[in-house]
Amino acid sequence: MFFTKLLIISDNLYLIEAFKELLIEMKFEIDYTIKCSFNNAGLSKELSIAMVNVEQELESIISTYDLIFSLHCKQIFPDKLVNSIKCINVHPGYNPYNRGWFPQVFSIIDKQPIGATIHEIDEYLDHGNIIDQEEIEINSWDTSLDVYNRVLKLEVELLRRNISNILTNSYNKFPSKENGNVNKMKDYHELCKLDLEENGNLEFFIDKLRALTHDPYKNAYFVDKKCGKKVYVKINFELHPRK
Ligand code: 0FX
Repeated sequence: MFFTKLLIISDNLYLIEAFKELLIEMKFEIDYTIKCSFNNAGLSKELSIAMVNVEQELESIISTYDLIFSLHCKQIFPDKLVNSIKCINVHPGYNPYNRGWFPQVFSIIDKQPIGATIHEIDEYLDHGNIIDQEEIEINSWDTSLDVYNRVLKLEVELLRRNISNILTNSYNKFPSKENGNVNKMKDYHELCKLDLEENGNLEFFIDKLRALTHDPYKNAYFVDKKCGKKVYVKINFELHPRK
């Protein structure tokens, strides 16, 4: 059975534009609607798309659509939704490693694999059957932003590779071999708080600072011992052109 009514929920401008281009380029004639999250008024206005609250609009979503794509949608899909219609997530990480928030930040630090994954959504965060995934390398001089930009491009590449099989409901899938680990927003905020008394080697601290360097965000900080003000820290690398 082919899918016929597609809802794309996304809070990411780049992925929305790329997805629209892909549908045009590949000449798919599917009935689709793009929405962003109910608290993303800026994106809604910029792209003239409606906002959606998946909890509150659950029943009408289930009766209207047969396929949902989450392209970095910042809402958790209720169990009833993922068990009623096919929900697919495009995730900026290499499942099951560092599932949840900002995977590349944690992978720069813990050296677990990073990449992109397209998977079915189940009741657990970034966990369902994997449709496709690919890993990318992290260089010793990459910041969070460098890695993130490559992951975004890879997500579009994976979409291009799989969109046809997904829309025609003829894709293969496989479960993760392990459960991996999940990072919450709380873990990220903990990471941003630098402890000036922390011991470790220089590689560890360089990794921590580059994992938290992601313009235009202000992430890592310490509190000045004299004036008590927060001081934001980021790191800059310059690669020598020759060896
Ligand atoms: O949309 P997204 O790229 O992804 C996040 C989660 O990481 C992902 O697992 C989830 N599926 C999706 C719904 O939400 O997040 P973002 O656009 O808020 O942030 C993109 C990157 O920007 C992030 O990986 C790190 C960086 N960032 C973001 C914020 C908000 C920072 O460095 N500091 C910040 O305060």
